[in-house]
Amino acid sequence: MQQRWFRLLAVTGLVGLVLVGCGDDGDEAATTTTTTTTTADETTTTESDEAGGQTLELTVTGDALDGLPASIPGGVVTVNLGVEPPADPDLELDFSKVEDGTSEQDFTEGLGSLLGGGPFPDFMENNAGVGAGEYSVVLEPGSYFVWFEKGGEDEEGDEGGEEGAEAEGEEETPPEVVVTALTVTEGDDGGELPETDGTITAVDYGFEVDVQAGSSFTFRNDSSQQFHHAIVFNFGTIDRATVEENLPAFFEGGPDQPPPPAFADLDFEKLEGGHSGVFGPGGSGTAIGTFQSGNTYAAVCFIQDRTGGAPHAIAYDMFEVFEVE
Ligand SMILES: [Cu+2]
Repeated sequence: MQQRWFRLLAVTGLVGLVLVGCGDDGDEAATTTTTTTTTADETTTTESDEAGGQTLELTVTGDALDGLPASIPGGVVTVNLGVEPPADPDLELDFSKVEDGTSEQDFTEGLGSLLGGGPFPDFMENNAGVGAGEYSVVLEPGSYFVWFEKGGEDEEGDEGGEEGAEAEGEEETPPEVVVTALTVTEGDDGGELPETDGTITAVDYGFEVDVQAGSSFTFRNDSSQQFHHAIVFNFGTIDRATVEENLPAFFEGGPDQPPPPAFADLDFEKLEGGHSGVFGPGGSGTAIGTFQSGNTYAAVCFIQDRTGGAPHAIAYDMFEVFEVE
């Protein structure tokens, strides 16, 4: 249920799926199916002309990731991600750093549990996520799996808000993911992420926000332990105090409840103002987000703890409401 609600907000990747486990559905996601793609294409690594690092030109289609070399040097990596139908244009492509020796089968099984709302597998050391467009991330040397969830199975049709929030079933198909192995070697440590219009820093459990009007931001995860991301909600000209007051009820209500009256006039089509990928402890990267002068926004985290549990926004009120000057 909540899954559908967040999907309606165009929030995808890890976000949409961690919430499956909030209900009483057990571990059916462990049956995750996988498609493996192998690429040995070395022609797509080029030098970036700014801020050091390198650029990967990647394309996601329905069930394949094209353009990923088997090995790249670490440091700042700019990902130019194209998404072609039938892939979901809002998908997240994740670079998951794993313990050396983790097999693809172990990874896929662990991912199934994770995406079902369960704990992070022990082998999952870090993560950096990107979306369609140009994102830059910092990748440490190590073993990675690069993956995305196949889209297309989710329908937005709402059969009129049945009250039984526990009524599961019709759309709970296990996630299908496409996984590709990647080795990141020692690279240039001196690179810096490109400049953006501000920074959103996650801590356990909150955000420090410093953004100005613009179209991008840098996300940092300063936690030593937990994974976080920032989903940006655009509340337009509703004032900050009103948003702060009504946000918890809005989240807890989920998809089957009408929004609080204070949000009745919101344009839900425009509610998402951007989002970062999911980053593990110490991770950072750039993200696309639209910040307009005079508007009120909220940065929100829907990732669960390493040990599992409810999304941080609900378990720990992990959100920060702010106005852009
Ligand atoms: Cu979080």
